Amino acid sequence: MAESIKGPSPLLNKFDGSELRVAIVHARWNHLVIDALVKGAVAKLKESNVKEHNIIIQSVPGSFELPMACSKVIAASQIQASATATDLMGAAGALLSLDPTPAPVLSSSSPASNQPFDAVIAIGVLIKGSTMHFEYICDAVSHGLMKVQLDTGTPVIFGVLTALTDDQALERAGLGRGENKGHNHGEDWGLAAVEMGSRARGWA
Ligand code: DLZ
Repeated sequence: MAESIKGPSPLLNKFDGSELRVAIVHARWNHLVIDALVKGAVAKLKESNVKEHNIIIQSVPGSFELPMACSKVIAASQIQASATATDLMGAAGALLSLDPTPAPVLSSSSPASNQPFDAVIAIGVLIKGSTMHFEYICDAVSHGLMKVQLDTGTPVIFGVLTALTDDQALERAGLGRGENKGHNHGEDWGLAAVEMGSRARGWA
């Protein structure tokens, strides 16, 4: 059989994640496949220099819950960051009013654990059953996640497998049962998060 032409082109720029904060929000349905995808994403985040303490992982029951959870996770990190900024400004103001010497530098070169997320990876595995449930959830989740990223301006990586069979899902997590184990798409999602998180900083 001819080799497949599918897949992204090799990255021309290697993006550096050392300043980024990334959330992974994953569903718990089909956990064997989910676990491998999350591992793949984390491995590539770390390879791209995202610090372990800046990778936050949260879970929800199923893929249908992903858009709401991503939206809340992004909003909470933005609120926390602006509250901290207000506290820091207050602290700097207090120091200035007590002491006429220049205020200390309050920003740090490494990403603060309360900075807003630069990107979120939503991971779910939908496997078709015998009813229309699959079609409805696939549609709702893909539109929901697109809406979250456009509404918030925070990139949301679409890490949702929409598989027609168990084998399709396993192969896309590098767990194929045949000779061909397949490729772990979680790795691509980790790299996409670093690229989009870095690019979004430039667009801000
Ligand atoms: C109910 C359900 C079914 C049948 N299949 C899947 C699936 O293959 N993958 C997945 O992530 N979630 C599934 N769910 C759960 C729904 O996503 C959702 O959690 C429930 O309907 C509760 O809102």
